[in-house]
Amino acid sequence: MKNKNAKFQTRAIHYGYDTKQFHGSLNPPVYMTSTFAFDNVKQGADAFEGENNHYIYSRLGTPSQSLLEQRIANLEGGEAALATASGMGAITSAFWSLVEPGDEIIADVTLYGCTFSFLEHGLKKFGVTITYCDLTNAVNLANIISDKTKVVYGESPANPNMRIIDIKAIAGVTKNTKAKFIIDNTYCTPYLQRPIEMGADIVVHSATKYLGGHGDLIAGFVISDTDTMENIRYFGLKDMTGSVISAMDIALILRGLKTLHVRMDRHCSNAEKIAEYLDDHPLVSKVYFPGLKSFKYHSLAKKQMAKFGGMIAFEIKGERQAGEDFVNALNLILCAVSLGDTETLIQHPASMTHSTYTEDELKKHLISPNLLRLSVGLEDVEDIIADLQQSFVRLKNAKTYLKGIA
Ligand code: 7XF
Repeated sequence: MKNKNAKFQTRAIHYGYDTKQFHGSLNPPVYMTSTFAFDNVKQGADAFEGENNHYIYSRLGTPSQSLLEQRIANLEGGEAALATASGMGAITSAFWSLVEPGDEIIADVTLYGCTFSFLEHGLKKFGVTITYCDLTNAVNLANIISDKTKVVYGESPANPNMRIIDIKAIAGVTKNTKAKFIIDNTYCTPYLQRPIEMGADIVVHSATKYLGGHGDLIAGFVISDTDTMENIRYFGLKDMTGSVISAMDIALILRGLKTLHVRMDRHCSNAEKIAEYLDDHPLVSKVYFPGLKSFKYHSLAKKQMAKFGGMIAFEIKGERQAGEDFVNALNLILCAVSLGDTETLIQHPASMTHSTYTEDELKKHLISPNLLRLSVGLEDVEDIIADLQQSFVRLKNAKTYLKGIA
């Protein structure tokens, strides 16, 4: 791609690929290979020493993986990237590379369930201290960060309650410390938010979500500067997790990235309309959506996100059973975890994605037991709203709901 000033959309389609090098093939080859043959022992030995760029073994990368990594690094505004077999593969490869026994990680209060579990039930066992801090206000971090802090970690918006971290302000606190500031950018994708441009050191993704975009793969990314990424690839992934992305998933994500901007625009516009609908509904007690003026972090979201994303969290009046009945009565909207797919999905975090938290922990980590999470898909927005509407009508007539508010 010759035009270095090309816009995001153009780079998402073209960056790093030259059809002329591959017989004019519009898409790059899928490298279904585990290993790469050397001309001789010397060439192999040099490859292992890093003295040539010959591919070695697919745990370390393949040509189409390099293309995908260069493309996502470019879109996120980072120097280099690593593609992994899952979002958890990305997150764990990064953490294993950055902390040692005796170190501290400061994490935001609300984390995706398995990230919480990895820190709380995993790294803790190896002598790493995990401190939770409300990163929606950088002063909280400034008060507790120390030389022992090696990572400051958060999601923005947070899964599932949509809390928003002031990325610039947090980066301002971590800047002259020993801590790397990692943001999980899964909910936004680089189309809506680029944390590295705001001062974050590392971005991680579950590419399973919007980046793949079609619910047909599990994958992840880490993006950062070249040195950090060398460490994460050649130690975190190579030796610690072995979380290698498959050849087919590389091809599928390259395809997903080509339509990312179009899909995200529609996810966002559908979600805005649905959030307004829910906000106006008499049976809904609370809606958490960055685009609503009533949302606590609306002005911060406006500052750091290009649009407000496709994720909504909300609570229904009544007891937990009311929410369960509501989900069970939906027809079009599927009851499933994961997010960022073309299909609209709904789930109950306390019993699904965040079931790694105990009841006490849910409270401490600001995850309401009544919360429902909606991943707004690409169906016609009127059809999605009609499905919500028919479920509300059935709920209104249901005994369980009446008991809940009595
Ligand atoms: O290993 P995965 O590709 O599933 O990614 C893990 C992950 C990392 N960060 C965030 C913000 C995530 O949301 C995820 C996965 N979350 C799914 C969900 O919340 O529905 C997982 C289904 S249990």
